[in-house]
Amino acid sequence: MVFGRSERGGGKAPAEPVTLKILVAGGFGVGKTTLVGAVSEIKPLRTEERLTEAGRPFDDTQGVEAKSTTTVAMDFGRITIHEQLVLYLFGTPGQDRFWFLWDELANGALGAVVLADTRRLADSFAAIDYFERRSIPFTVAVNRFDGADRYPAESIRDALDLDEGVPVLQCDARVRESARDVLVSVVEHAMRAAPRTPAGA
Ligand SMILES: Nc1nc2c(ncn2[C@@H]2O[C@H](COP(=O)(O)OP(=O)(O)O)[C@@H](O)[C@H]2O)c(=O)[nH]1
Ligand SMILES: [Mg+2]
Repeated sequence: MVFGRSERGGGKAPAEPVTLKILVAGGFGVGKTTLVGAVSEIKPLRTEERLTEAGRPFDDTQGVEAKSTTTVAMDFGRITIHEQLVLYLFGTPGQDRFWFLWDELANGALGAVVLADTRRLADSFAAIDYFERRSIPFTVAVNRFDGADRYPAESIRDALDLDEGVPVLQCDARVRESARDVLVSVVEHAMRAAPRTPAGA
């Protein structure tokens, strides 16, 4: 899959939109599949599988007992931010046993969302570490679950030991506008964090 601006055809053809790849990461049950589903214009490609007895020792459902399915490979979706900017969303698998898929997914990504749940903040560490190590810009979005305590952004930043520049937002992964705002933040942050030199320069 090629991401980037297509060639303009002799100045006459309408410019193709810029397409960017964004990852949606975070712990198991934090709302990745929900967020991709809420914003995607195409029917999200999902690879949910029922949580099985066999997976029970590995799939930590503590705190997400209502969850009966899990994303085995990835979620995929698309959102047009405006006519010149289209985002392709790749939800990462939340369970540790699918880490081997991450490098493939991260290839060519502009940036990432790390979803967090204040009841299980530590579940976000693995994704944060992963993106920090690879210098992939990310935004932390706290998904507001019913009954979860609310904390100011600065407390979340401290608890997750985030760099000053990392945006911290609150969101509701089920609400399209809210999820869209998070994605716009990722794009803006990535543009600030890594001004790209033009190809060939
Ligand atoms: N109350 C509430 N429930 C949510 C929210 N986001 C996701 N959920 C629910 O939490 C569960 C786990 O979400 P899911 O998107 O499958 O998590 P994933 O493992 O990160 O893909 C599902 O039952 C969702 O319906 C939210 O913002 N508020
Ligand atoms: Mg999922």
